[in-house]
Amino acid sequence: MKKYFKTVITEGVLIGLVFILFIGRVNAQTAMINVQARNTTSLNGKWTVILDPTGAGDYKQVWQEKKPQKKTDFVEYSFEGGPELDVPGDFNSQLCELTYLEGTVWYKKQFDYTAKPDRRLFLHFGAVNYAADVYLNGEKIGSHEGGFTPFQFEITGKVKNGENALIVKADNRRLKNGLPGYGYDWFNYGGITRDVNLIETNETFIEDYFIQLKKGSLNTVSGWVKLNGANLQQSVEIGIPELNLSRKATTNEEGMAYVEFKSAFKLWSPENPKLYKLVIESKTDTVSDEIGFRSIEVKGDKVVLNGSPIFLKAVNIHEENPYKRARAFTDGDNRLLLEAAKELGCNFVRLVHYPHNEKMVKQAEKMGLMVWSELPVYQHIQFADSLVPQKLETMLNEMVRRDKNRCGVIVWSLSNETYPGTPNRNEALIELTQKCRALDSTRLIVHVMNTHSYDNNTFNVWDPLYKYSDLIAVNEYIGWYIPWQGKPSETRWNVSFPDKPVFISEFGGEAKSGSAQGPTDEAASWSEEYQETIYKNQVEMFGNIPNLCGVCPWLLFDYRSLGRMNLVYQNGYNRKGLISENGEKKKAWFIMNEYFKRK
Ligand code: GCB
Repeated sequence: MKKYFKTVITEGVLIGLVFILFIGRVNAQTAMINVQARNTTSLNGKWTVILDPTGAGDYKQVWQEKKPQKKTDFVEYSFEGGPELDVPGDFNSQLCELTYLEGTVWYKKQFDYTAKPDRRLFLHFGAVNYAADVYLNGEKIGSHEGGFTPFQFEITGKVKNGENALIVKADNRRLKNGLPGYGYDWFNYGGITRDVNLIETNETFIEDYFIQLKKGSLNTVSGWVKLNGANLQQSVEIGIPELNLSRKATTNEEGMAYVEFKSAFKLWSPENPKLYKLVIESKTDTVSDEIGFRSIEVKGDKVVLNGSPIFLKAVNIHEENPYKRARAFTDGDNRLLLEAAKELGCNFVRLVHYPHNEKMVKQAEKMGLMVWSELPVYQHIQFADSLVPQKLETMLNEMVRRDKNRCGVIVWSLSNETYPGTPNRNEALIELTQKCRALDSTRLIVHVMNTHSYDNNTFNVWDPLYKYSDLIAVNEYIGWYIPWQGKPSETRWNVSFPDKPVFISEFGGEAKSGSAQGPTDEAASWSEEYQETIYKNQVEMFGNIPNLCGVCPWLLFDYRSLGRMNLVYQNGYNRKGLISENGEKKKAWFIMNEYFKRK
């Protein structure tokens, strides 16, 4: 009898646990695209917060907002009386006591709503770093993991008429099996870092579309439109007024319509970043966008834009406004970074090491900058962890879905500096490559590696994963992490896939700007002269690299990274910027600028 009860109780507890875990893990939906073109109500602005560095809020169930019911009651939390934070915006840079927080902040926003018949309502987040649990009027509506991509929840029927309380738990603790994992060389800005919107739609709406030139073509668009809702079979029309172009198609029972059409497009390029207004109309919805048309390919050992080889003059950029010491997200932040890239002479920006905000990508496209967009698959990822493959796939979907209509994006970068010896690394990244190609076959798909050896002034680049990368993207750092072994002009490159274009995705070294004139041969001087010498030597070596299709210095601005603890020179900053965090150009900037002018 005793045993029977024990079994029943144990099973009951187990079922309960599974139930709680299941309920606790209602995942967010992948967001509809092009939020800017939708019927939105912004929930940006001041949100009240509870700071929860010890993680007590889950146990206390702060989302219930309990109030004392009788005179002897008390509740040990309240949003009332708490500080306010700006949304969007990272929490670390807004309150002194949050500067180094890697933990939880609970956010609360009240909003009014009046339900309208036959309308659906979605709650859309541009990004929350890293994990988000979202509660509406005391009920959990779901969770999302991943700090740099959008997600949404449908809240039709869950939202009340009148006042509603939205509570978000934002937790930026690092996870061993997260993307990125424990270790990374940038500042872990946490919180609701991008816009929050309510989006109202009709019952059936245009959820997604893909309108880009077919791979290799300069005049043929191949694409699709996808509806979401009850009335999935409709006629849809795609129009480009400037070209007097309009095409009709009918969606199938899954809501998909496939289209293919030709036109004499003025092609998008860095010299002429031409965008067309495009309108997609169904019976129940209209969405407009600005779309450019270009083709990007690897042909032999060349990168070819619109049919002609192009040299990629790039720079690495982190999503940080150096002057604000904060995560970048405003139009002003984006322009600051992109204008600095333009001034350096770039036609390409590598936005590292995670998808940057959507407006940044749009802004780059308008300015004629090609964009490299990257997943936060960085160094020591736990590829053998059973949860990681699903996380990889979700993040890939979210990144590609959001920006696949941005012709400025020419590269999906799926990983940075992962290691051949890491269990399941090759299998996981090969599968991810195939999934990416199935989602979008029009762009280059790249893995960045630093698998190399340097002997007798010969730099050997090898990694089996390069087979699956359209570019041999190499982070090399000769002259900084790896001392020169001979004259740079005599350095030989031996690349294990000799037919592919080689892109130097990172090189450089550190310098503290304004440091007194220092030696050119002493790294520990952190002198601008030492950094300048690295750049001079690199430029000299570039001439020897077979199939070189572009170079990308690490990086534009000095940026915050807490592992950089030399208090004389670094003080929490990675000093490999060509420009300091105060905007001073270092000597190496001029070497790069000169090189780009020549290319
Ligand atoms: C790298 C990483 C980059 C680092 C850089 C450095 O190889 O890709 O994220 O920050 O080196 O400064 O060491």
